[in-house]
Amino acid sequence: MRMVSFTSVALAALSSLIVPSLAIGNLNLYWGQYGTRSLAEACAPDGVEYITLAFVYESPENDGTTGYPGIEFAGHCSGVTYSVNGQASNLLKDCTTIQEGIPVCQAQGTKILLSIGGVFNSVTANYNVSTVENGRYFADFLWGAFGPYNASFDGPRPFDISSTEHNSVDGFDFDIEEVFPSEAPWVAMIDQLRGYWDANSSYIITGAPQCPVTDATLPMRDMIAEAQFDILWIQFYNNPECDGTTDAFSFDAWVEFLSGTRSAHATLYIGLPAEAGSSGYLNYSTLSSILNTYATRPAFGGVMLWDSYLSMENMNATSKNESYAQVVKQILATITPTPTPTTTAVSSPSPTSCTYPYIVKAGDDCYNIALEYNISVSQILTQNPELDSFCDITVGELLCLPPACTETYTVESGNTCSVIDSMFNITYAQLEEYNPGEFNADCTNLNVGQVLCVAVGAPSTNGTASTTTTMTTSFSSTSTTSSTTSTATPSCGEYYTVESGDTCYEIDELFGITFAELQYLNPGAFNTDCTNLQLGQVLCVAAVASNTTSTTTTTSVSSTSTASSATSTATSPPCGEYYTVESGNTCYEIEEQFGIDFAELEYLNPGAFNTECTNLQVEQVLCVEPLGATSTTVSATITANSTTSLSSSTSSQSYSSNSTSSLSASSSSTSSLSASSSSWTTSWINSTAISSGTTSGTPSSGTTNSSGGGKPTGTAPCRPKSQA
Ligand SMILES: *[C@@H]1O[C@H](CO)[C@@H](O)[C@H](O)[C@H]1NC(C)=O
Ligand SMILES: *[C@@H]1O[C@H](CO)[C@@H](O)[C@H](O)[C@H]1NC(C)=O
Ligand SMILES: *[C@@H]1O[C@H](CO)[C@@H](O)[C@H](O)[C@H]1NC(C)=O
Ligand SMILES: *[C@@H]1O[C@H](CO)[C@@H](O)[C@H](O)[C@H]1NC(C)=O
Ligand SMILES: *[C@@H]1O[C@H](CO)[C@@H](O)[C@H](O)[C@H]1NC(C)=O
Ligand SMILES: *[C@@H]1O[C@H](CO)[C@@H](O)[C@H](O)[C@H]1NC(C)=O
Ligand SMILES: *[C@@H]1O[C@H](CO)[C@@H](O)[C@H](O)[C@H]1NC(C)=O
Ligand SMILES: *[C@@H]1O[C@H](CO)[C@@H](O)[C@H](O)[C@H]1NC(C)=O
Ligand SMILES: *[C@@H]1O[C@H](CO)[C@@H](O)[C@H](O)[C@H]1NC(C)=O
Ligand SMILES: *[C@@H]1O[C@H](CO)[C@@H](O)[C@H](O)[C@H]1NC(C)=O
Ligand SMILES: *[C@@H]1O[C@H](CO)[C@@H](O)[C@H](O)[C@H]1NC(C)=O
Ligand SMILES: CC(=O)N[C@H]1CO[C@H](CO)[C@@H](O)[C@@H]1O
Repeated sequence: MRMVSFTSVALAALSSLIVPSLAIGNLNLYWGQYGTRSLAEACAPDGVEYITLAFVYESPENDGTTGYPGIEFAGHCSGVTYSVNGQASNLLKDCTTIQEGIPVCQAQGTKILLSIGGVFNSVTANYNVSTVENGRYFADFLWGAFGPYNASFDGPRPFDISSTEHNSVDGFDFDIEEVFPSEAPWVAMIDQLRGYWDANSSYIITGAPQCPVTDATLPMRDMIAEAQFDILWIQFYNNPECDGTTDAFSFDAWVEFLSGTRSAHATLYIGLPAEAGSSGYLNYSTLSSILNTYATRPAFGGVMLWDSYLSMENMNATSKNESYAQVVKQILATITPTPTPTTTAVSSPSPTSCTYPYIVKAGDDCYNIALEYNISVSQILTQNPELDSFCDITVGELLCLPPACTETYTVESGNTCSVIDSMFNITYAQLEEYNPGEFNADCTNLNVGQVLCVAVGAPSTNGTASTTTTMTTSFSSTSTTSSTTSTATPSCGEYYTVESGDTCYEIDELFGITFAELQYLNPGAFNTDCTNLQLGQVLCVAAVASNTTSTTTTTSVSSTSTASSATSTATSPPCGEYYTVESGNTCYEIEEQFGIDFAELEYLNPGAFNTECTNLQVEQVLCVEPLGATSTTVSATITANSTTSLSSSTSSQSYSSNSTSSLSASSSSTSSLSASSSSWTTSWINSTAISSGTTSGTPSSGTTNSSGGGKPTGTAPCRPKSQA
């Protein structure tokens, strides 16, 4: 082992049994649901970077008329709560161990977080946040009551020591254990909280999702993709299918899922139960092996334990002197961090041809682009090797989208790969390419009901029709198409076969496109003066349809608006929407109308007008929106004559009527998904039932008994295993 200075420090620390905070991993301990040890005691000994107070278990909308959230810390606080207009709330006051503990902990470098959630009570829906407005209100309240003191906030401040001695938590944690009809209120709540601090502040948002990340119905999954989390302490427990005792430990799957989401840069903690025998508990050898494997992952941040009390109760039998948390620290201290690879991402040359280009627009992230185009983030990463593993993208950047699956087939009894290949006239290599990881090299493990992709094409969006367009292109019924040839522009939406006497100008007129666009759609097909058109030559005259499986003619008209052909690196970026200049138009007017600025208009129309924009031509067609900004935008103004040409163009794309059966095939994939999710839900529900037995034994444990003034019944904690 190389004796870098870090190692010697670590070894020295180990030998003296003093465990300093090490760069390789931090510790977060949940605190609040067990025992009576003070908060200050939980921060000691040194080396605990985070204590997360559990829980804010009730949202303001569920606390009667008070408008306060409910908080609950089992045996740690007296049951005295605030009242509003004579109405008792569930917001505890006089919790002295927290009031006194926060400054002690913070003084020694431990950050204090406040966790929202815990076990969800489906009867009372205790922390349901039903609207975006309620989410923002909840955030405002938490920030005012538990954030830094601000005289403008006139609500209660439960953690302040006195009216002059104020405490502030260092961030907010979300342990949301329910899937809601919409995650939007939570996303709004997190955005609102983040709005209170700037990017440089040390306040953080953390979350504690459970480990089955591949389950689309996992609570918090969408929330994490759509809102920005700084740290995720993933609960690798109560879910045996993905915990640390199985080969399917899902740490890397989380990294993959997060790529391209708003939480792409989140640090990941391995969340573990601290109590021996719990579901997901790791004995010393497994713990050591897991940490040695994963602590060097770039995304690794440390270990979270549920919880502080259970850790202190679980002393190492050998030394009788180390809590489970300390054992974790000891192991981490022996691991040499690998130097973070300075992203020298083997800068492969940017692809010379891009079949499905896409320009990143404001608000985009890879996750949402992937959702919109029915592709995956990892496909985007593969297609764009210059991107980092977080899939960080910037507005205006050109992405190459991978082809999307346009047709699926559900495997039936007796099917083999070769049968399927011939059914859809594809090669075995294609079938493999379209279905990475779906079957083995010999194709001996197909399952009846398995859904395979059997055709790919232009990625399409579900985009809803926008009414803002002023597209003036019209199609003529003479635009008959020829389907047979032209593989030159695979993303072409409509073809035209050159007839005797045709000129480029006539063709442009016929299809309402400019000469530049005709060139763009047909790279190399004719010379710059267009003097070498050939009778019978097939030209692309419209870009690909955005909704390729549609057989209705009106929607596929949007082919004109999603120009994405270009097999060459043409000067014009792919266009999402065109506008035909009308008499009197100025660039400024056009910019206003489409909400873009002059630089964007120039970018989208290289060379189309001068820098003062004094040479616009009536009927000149300008691109006013990059591809991807909207999709099916122009259907409203297309004349009925387009029907003929478009329906034929659809067939020229060889999207067979089999696509109908592909729809039903994909719906059967839905049912297989829900089947797998329900099996997971079952195990989750089982563990919920177990956990609610831990502290109070009743499903209604979420409700604090505030009237008695005694010990509140405990909210069933995070995801504990029952005590025998
Ligand atoms: C939460 O609130 C929403 C909106 O009111 C409602 O649709 C949903 O059913 C509620 N969830 C639960 C579990 O009560
Ligand atoms: C205090 O709160 C008010 C009202 O929300 C806000 O305008 C102000 O910026 C806050 N002050 C600080 C220092 O955060
Ligand atoms: C954040 O810190 C960087 C570097 O210290 C500084 O350049 C930037 O202005 C800061 N941003 C804010 C909003 O304070
Ligand atoms: C530790 O746990 C692993 C996995 O659960 C198990 O295979 C192993 O036998 C255990 N080792 C000891 C010493 O208990
Ligand atoms: C206690 O820690 C030692 C190493 O310090 C380890 O070898 C032993 O297996 C641990 N015992 C348990 C029960 O975790
Ligand atoms: C137990 O730990 C404390 C503090 O970490 C230390 O001072 C003490 O010497 C240890 N005792 C034994 C028996 O190792
Ligand atoms: C796109 O459509 C599919 C199927 O109708 C649907 O499952 C998916 O949620 C839609 N995506 C978006 C972003 O609307
Ligand atoms: C099958 O595909 C090949 C190559 O793509 C093509 O030449 C052939 O005409 C196709 N056959 C049928 C029946 O579609
Ligand atoms: C295509 O558009 C039609 C009509 O809007 C819609 O019903 C269909 O779900 C869309 N298909 C896809 C794959 O987006
Ligand atoms: C369709 O085209 C024909 C011939 O160009 C024209 O006479 C007719 O008015 C057009 N129909 C519509 C609805 O535009
Ligand atoms: C859930 O609990 C029920 C009864 O307690 C048991 O029959 C079932 O096997 C459990 N399911 C899982 C997945 O543990
Ligand atoms: C797999 C499948 O359904 N293939 C069908 C596709 O459509 C043609 C005719 O439209 C049928 O002959 C195939 O059997």
